[in-house]
Amino acid sequence: MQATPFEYRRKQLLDKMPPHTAAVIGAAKEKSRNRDAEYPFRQDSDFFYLTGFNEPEAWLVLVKGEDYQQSVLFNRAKNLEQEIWTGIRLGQEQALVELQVDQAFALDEMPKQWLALFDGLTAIYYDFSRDDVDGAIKSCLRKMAQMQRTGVKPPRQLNELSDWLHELRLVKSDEEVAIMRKSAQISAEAHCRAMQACQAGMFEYQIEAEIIHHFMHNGARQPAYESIVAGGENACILHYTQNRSVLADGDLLLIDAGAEWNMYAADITRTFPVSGKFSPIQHKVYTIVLNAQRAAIDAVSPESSFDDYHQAAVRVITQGLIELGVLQGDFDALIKDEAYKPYYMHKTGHWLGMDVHDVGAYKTEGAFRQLKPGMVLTVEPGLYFGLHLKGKVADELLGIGIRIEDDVLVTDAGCEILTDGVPKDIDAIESLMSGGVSV
Ligand SMILES: [Mn+2]
Repeated sequence: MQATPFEYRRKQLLDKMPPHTAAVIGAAKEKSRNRDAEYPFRQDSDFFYLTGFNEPEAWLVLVKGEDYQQSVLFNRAKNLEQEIWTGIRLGQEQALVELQVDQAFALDEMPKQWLALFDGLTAIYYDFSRDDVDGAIKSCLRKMAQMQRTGVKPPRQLNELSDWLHELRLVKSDEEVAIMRKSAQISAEAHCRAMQACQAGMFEYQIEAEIIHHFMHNGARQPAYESIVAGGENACILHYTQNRSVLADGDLLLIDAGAEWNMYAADITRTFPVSGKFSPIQHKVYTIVLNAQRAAIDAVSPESSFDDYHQAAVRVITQGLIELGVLQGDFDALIKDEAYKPYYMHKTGHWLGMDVHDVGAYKTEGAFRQLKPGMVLTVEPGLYFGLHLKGKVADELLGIGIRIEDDVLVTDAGCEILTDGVPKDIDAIESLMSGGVSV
C-alpha cells in the first residue's frame, strides 16, 4: 500500500532523529468560550501535519530505536454514551487502519505505555511552548526516576522538536500546494463578492458576512484568522477586527481576509473605494502601494533571500513618499534611516501554510535565508496615514490606509501568484464594482 502524506512526513521526521530518541506531539486542547460553550475545535497544525487526525485528547509518539522506527497513537477510547453527546470517536482499532500508525492505545494506558516506550532512550523531542506536553513528559520522567532501582533508565535530555518539524512544514509538497490553491481561490472569490456587495451606509460587519458566507458556502468552515474589514481611517489600525463602523461614501475599505480550507490558510488584502471610484489622492497613494507590491513580487525567486522582496517594496514606498511630499532628502539616506517607518511599519510578508503566520525560520546562521521552490509567502506592502499624523503630512492624506496582499509560491523559475483571482489594478476594481465581470 502506498504511504499516505502523513506517514511519509512521520518518516521524514524519524529519519532526522538520532537513534534511541522519541518525539511527542500533542493534539490541540479544547478551549472554553464561556460557561459550557466552547470555541470551535481547531487541531494543532503540527499534530495534524503528522497524523491527519482531527480529534482532541490525542498524542503521537514517534520512537526511533537502533534499527526500528515506530509511530504510536494515544487517543480517546470508543464510548457510546459520550459519542451520543459529542460525536463519533475513531477509537484504536480504526486508528490503525485509517491513520496507518503502528500502534494505538486508549488514553488511560498512556502512563504505562510511555514508561515502556521511553525506557532506555537518551532524549525526548517536543514543542517547548506546549505546557501540557511538557507536563506530561516530566511527570512520566519523575515516575521513571523513582523506578530506577528496578532497572528503568529514563532519558536524560529534553530537546526542542520544532526546528526539524517546522523546517519540513516550510517547504510545501505538491499535495499541500494543491490545497493552498483551493484556499486561495475561495478567498479571492470572497474578496470579489465583497467588492460587488459594497455600498456606502453598510456596516463593516455586513461586508464581513459576505466574505464568511462565501467561505462557508465553499467548504471553508472557518476563516484562517479574524477578518479585518476596515473602512476609512480604521484601515490605519493594523489589526482592526471590530468591524462595527458604517462605511462612508468617499472612503476606502481595506479587507484582509482569508479562508482556511482543509487546514491550510489563504491571506489576501485588498483596498478599494466604498463607492467604486478612487479619488485623485487615493489613486495616487494606491498606485505607489501597487507598484511596491509588484516590485516585491518580482523579487521573489530562488535567487533571492527572504529580505530581498521587502527591500524591493521599501524602495518603491520611499520613492513614493518623496513624490507625495511626505519625505524630503537623499533617497539612499532615507532608506538607510528607515524614514518610511511611520507610514509603513510592518514587514512585506511572512510564511504561509497551515498557520497564517506559518512556521519556519526566517534567518539561518544570522542572515535572512534564501528562498526555495515550494515555500509559500505573502507579499503585502502598505501605506498608512493615521489621524495622529495631522500637521505632519498633507491633510488630504489623513485617514488613508492601503495594503495590497497576495499569496505567492516560490517556483524554480521565480514565483507564482496563488491569489490572482481578485483584481488589484485600479481599472479592474472599478470595473468590477460598477457591475463588470470579475477577471
Ligand atoms: Mn498577511
